[in-house]
Amino acid sequence: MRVMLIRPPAKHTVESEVPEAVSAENLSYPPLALMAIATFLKEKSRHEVCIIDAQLDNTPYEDLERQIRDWKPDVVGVTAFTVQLVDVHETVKTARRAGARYVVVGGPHVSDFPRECVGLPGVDAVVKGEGQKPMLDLCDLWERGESPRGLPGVMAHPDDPVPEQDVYFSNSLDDYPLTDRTLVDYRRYYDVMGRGGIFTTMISSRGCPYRCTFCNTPRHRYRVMSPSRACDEIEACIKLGISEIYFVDDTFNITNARVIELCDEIIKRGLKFSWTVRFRVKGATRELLQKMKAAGCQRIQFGVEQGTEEGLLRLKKDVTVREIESAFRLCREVGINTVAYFMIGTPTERSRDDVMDTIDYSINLDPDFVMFNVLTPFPGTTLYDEGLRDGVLDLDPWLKFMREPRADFKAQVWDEHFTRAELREMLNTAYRRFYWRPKFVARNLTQIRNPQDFLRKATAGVRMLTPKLPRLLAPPTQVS
Ligand code: B12
Ligand code: SF4
Repeated sequence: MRVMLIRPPAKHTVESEVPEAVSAENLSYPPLALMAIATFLKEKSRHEVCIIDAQLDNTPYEDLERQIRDWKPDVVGVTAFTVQLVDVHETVKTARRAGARYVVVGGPHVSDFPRECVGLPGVDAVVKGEGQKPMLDLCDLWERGESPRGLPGVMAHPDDPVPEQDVYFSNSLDDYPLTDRTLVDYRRYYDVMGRGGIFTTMISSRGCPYRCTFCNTPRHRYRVMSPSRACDEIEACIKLGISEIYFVDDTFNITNARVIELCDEIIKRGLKFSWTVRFRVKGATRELLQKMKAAGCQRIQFGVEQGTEEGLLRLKKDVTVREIESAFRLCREVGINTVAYFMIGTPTERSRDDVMDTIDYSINLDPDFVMFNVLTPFPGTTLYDEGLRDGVLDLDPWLKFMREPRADFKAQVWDEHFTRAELREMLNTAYRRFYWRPKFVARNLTQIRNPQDFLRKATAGVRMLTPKLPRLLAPPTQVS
């Protein structure tokens, strides 16, 4: 079978309360999920496989249709984020017009809302959870002309039961083949906050045992990759000239022991690359951070969300303000850059002053970068259920959107205390107040390494303030 995996173009992404300047940079990450599935198919079967990242160039649908017609796939697999549902549907229709025999959809949206996805027009099957093994089984089965109904992890008819558990090829992430990054134009991906080198993402553990109320990750079982297998994959990236890796693990530091072992292996093998992780502040000790720094960690992203004990408790973050401040202080002392993620408009921010306090807190915490989001609870999270119970949120608009995705859909924000317009205004204020400070500008000027670095940072800064401005600098095409 000829299998084409497509990441849809980003033409109708649901408007989220994130400034366009920030969300535009979302287009620069590689389609890791599709790369993992394609590698698996290549290694474990004789199916031919290719990936089209239509998001990277925001490919027009006519061009996408031509690409599909030219390659003549038997199976088209489409990856789906909830916010991209309109484009997922457009892509499915395009694949059908272009003559694809079978169309399958997978990805975080299907994993979160399998029941709502099955039976969508033009879709033969959906895959819930990890896609490698179910996709292989599906292709084998379609090749034999059999029906996919009853296949583990797959739904092919509205009457099919929702798979109770994700289908893992193996409980150990070590058993997956090393993701082949040459399946995409890997030199074109970059990280706007990075150093300008070729950039990729990698996942070294899956799932998170914590229970933050706004997050749906806790449903996934925690599984890890061994340090040795992780370093094999890092080595393969370095051989391709990749110099920056963002570990997209839900939470990189579930245990300090795992992080230390991985760092020791990186140091032992002498792997030179700069890396970023998503971290919890709990457990961020000086010893751990020093070890990470020695192994090349350049940046840590922390989900701070709130700057009060009440706010943190309400979101069940299971961290204290003291732990947050200690983690940021230690990172500064050790020399690791930080990004702090904050939410605006949470249940415990009842007045404009409360939100301004959150913004003040973010400035006093002094991270290198900050990302603010308006709290937009997703169905399936504890916070969403609380919103339904308390009459703040309504499930119907979401269900309607999932069945008939429309480009003008606006995800519900937590509007218990503010209107959407007020939240947006405060969000813009937050970005302006953080990034317009002389301290921020001065710090970034002192960290500039070369003219390309200057242009990139200037672009990012100017875009932050004038969202409609196009990129001044093209993504890197070679190692800097
Ligand atoms: C890296 C990342 C990003 C990056 C890059 C995203 C990108 N476009 O690739 C950035 C920072 C840009 C980003 C942005 C956003 N993200 Co994000 N992001 C992630 C993160 C941390 C890792 C994704 C990843 O690469 N995983 C590794 C791969 C291997 O696993 P996977 O994606 O789960 O894929 C497997 C299965 O889903 C399945 N599968 C996937 N595609 C397909 C296709 C087929 C055909 C099949 C059969 C199977 C299949 O098989 C894959 C392999 O096992 C995840 C959380 C996580 N740890 O997964 C959140 C996550 C995907 N993001 C999420 C969200 C909400 C967002 C934003 C909307 C946030 C915001 N408010 O702006 C934006 C939307 C961006 C956009 N417009 O596309 C949600 C998605 C929820 C949903 N229902 O859609 C997640 C799950 C986080 C969460 N728990 O809430 N994100
Ligand atoms: S927000 Fe982070 S720490 Fe909290 S449950 Fe989700 S992944 Fe885990």
